[in-house]
Amino acid sequence: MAKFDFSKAVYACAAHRQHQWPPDRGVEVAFAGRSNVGKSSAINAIANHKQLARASKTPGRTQQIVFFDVDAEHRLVDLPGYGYANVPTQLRRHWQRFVTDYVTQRACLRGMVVPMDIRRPLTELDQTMLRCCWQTGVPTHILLTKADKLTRARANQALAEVRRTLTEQPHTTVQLFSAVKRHGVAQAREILCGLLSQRLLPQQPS
Ligand SMILES: Nc1nc2c(ncn2[C@@H]2O[C@H](COP(=O)(O)OP(=O)(O)OP(=O)(O)O)[C@@H](O)[C@H]2O)c(=O)[nH]1
Ligand SMILES: [Mg+2]
Repeated sequence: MAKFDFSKAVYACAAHRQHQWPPDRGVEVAFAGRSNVGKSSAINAIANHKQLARASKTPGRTQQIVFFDVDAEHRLVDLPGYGYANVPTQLRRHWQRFVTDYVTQRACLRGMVVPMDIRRPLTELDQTMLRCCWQTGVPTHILLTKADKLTRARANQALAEVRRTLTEQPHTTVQLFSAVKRHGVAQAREILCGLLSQRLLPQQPS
């Protein structure tokens, strides 16, 4: 498995529309989760950077797909948060569609990271997102974020419950995470290295 230095990650571009995505080459791992669960904060903690991805107290802040280069061939991607109630329905649908289009159409996508607030994991929208990942067959890693909001015992209990719910699902892993306490950062980096190291199977000669 290759090692990646996430502290070298740099902002590459932000896309409101599909034609603005970088060319579909190399390897990407994308973060998708409910609005305000801590996607951008998780990327910042993993990259050991305060402001690489913009984190904010205002939910719905990340409203475009943001691409970060880890190196010339490997990218991390911050997808717009889903489920933010305070935007017009039409705009919300547009962003949800935008996220599903990315997950289902992006050939270089090798892994999904789905952060969920540990106090409210596996909401209906999270389950829709997970089904979308499972249908496309990309390995999926769940971060139970804001673990610092619970006692260690309650956090471990939540982790066990989510694991129990997902026992049937192949290629799905889950861990505790806190961007504030930097808990689980090393484990998340390790998982990301594994996902980014995956190669496409060589094409069979026809
Ligand atoms: N206590 C605690 N707060 C956190 C943690 N991670 C993020 N937050 C807070 O949660 C809020 C949202 O964090 P973001 O990282 O902006 O969340 P996001 O999922 O990127 O949000 P959108 O892009 O708006 O969908 C901010 O106020 C963060 O400071 C954490 O591990 N612990
Ligand atoms: Mg964000």
